[in-house]
Amino acid sequence: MNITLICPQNYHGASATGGIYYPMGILLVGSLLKDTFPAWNVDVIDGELYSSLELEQRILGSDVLGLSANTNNYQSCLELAQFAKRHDVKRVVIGGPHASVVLPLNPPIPMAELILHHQQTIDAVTVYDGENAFLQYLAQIAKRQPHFGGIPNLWFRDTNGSIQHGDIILPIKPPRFTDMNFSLIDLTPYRQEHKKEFPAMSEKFVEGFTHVGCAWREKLGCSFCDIPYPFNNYQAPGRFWRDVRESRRQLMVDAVKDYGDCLTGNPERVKALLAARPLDLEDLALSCYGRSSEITEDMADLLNQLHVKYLYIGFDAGDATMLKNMQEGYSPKANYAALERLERRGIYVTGSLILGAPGESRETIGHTEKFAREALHYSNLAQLHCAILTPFPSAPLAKVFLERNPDFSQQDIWDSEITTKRWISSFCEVPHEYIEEKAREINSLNPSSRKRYFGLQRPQD
Ligand code: B12
Ligand code: SF4
Repeated sequence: MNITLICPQNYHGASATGGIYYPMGILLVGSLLKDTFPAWNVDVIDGELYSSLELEQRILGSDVLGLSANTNNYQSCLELAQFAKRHDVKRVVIGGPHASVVLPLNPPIPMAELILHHQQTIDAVTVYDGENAFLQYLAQIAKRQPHFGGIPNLWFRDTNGSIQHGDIILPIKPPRFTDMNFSLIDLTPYRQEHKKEFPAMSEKFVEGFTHVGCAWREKLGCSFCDIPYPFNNYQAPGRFWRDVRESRRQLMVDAVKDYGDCLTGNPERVKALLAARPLDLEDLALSCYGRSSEITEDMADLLNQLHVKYLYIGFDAGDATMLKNMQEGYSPKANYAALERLERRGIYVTGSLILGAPGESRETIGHTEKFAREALHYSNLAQLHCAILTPFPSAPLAKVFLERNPDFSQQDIWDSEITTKRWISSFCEVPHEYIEEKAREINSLNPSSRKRYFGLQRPQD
């Protein structure tokens, strides 16, 4: 069987970090297929690195196309699905964060159902951790009379066209690097790009998870946050380090990019991670996510001892009201304090800001711009991206978005240009054009040469 797996680029605007990180979701899915059925041809493709034409060439001759969808690249997935179906690809399956969304309505509406309802080119949808569902699906289609009933996390159409699904299992287990088959991806270009953008950290990195979920999200959660993990669950530290040792053996790894959201939310677990670090891995460098208000002096010490070289912080705003309206749980002071504490310890910061929360005005944007300009004075600020708030479909703010825009409760396509504009016109005191202009201005301050991209035009057009 020939299986092609693609995580396409955003429909509008490229991600600022494309080409630095390999797509772990489809790598994990592809790894399970290859490890289970070594004779199958599995092509794992980072769609951000190729033009649409090149992707179409790679799809030709596939039996099955698997697509990884987030809300921003979903229409790119649909275009590839249409191409595949016009060129004899037998099955197209979609998975990833957008496919896993559940709209917060009463009753809740699963995006998977909307996808199958609207898109005849999509044969099945996997939700949350999709590798086992996909494997079982493929095992069935290899049979003369496939039977998809009972496959957990799989949505499909049965023979009479009705939409069915197996049990839904929420994601609680942090993905492990030992589950990745790295022969499926060439890490060289990623390492080269990483070296340019993160010079203080070894480019011999692997992406991993010390934990999933976020302690703050369990309490309240930032209003725009759409991470797919409902629970804050940590990898057993001993297992984490053993896995790191194995990646070092295989790939000569010197660094781990921890994708768990906000490591800093649980100081006891950070201490446990440090305490369990074996002597032979004491030199290993890390990057991870942190939340400003959680970076106390003690936490900054722990991060330093763990050799965290870059910390990703969502500063989000320099205005107290905006931070409150985004449910951040801290004031701008915490952002300055975090920068200062990390600067003293030589830890670099990748920061991000968001314009467009409820009540955004010229004055509040002015405060955020002031913060951005002041943040530049800290010698440890390595990157500073500014985004425009996108209402993601299962973020806490989706509820109010859907109240104002009930037509979206039946839509699988949440086009970010449309949703963002509707959001701003309903909830902000300044027009979209002004917010976009200011976001560009703040982005131009970014010490990194990689700027965030805005607008309708697609990067390859
Ligand atoms: C690392 C990361 C990135 C990296 C790498 C992205 C990549 N292509 O892999 C970078 C920095 C490049 C990035 C960019 C973006 N990201 Co990002 N990213 C993450 C992060 C932190 C971890 C993702 C990850 O690797 N998870 C581990 C893997 C194993 O899980 P997974 O990808 O979900 O895959 C599993 C399942 O989803 C499923 N699955 C996934 N794909 C497929 C495909 C098939 C065929 C099947 C069967 C199953 C399947 O099975 C997989 C294995 O279990 C998450 C937050 C989080 N904690 O999840 C945000 C997150 C996924 N990103 C998000 C967003 C919005 C983006 C951007 C659109 C940002 C932007 N404005 O440009 C871009 C999109 C770029 C692109 N084309 O993919 C959102 C998605 C929300 C949503 N509703 O869509 C998240 C959830 C963060 C958030 N805002 O809350 N991102
Ligand atoms: S944005 Fe970050 S800090 Fe906020 S709830 Fe999501 S993961 Fe937690």
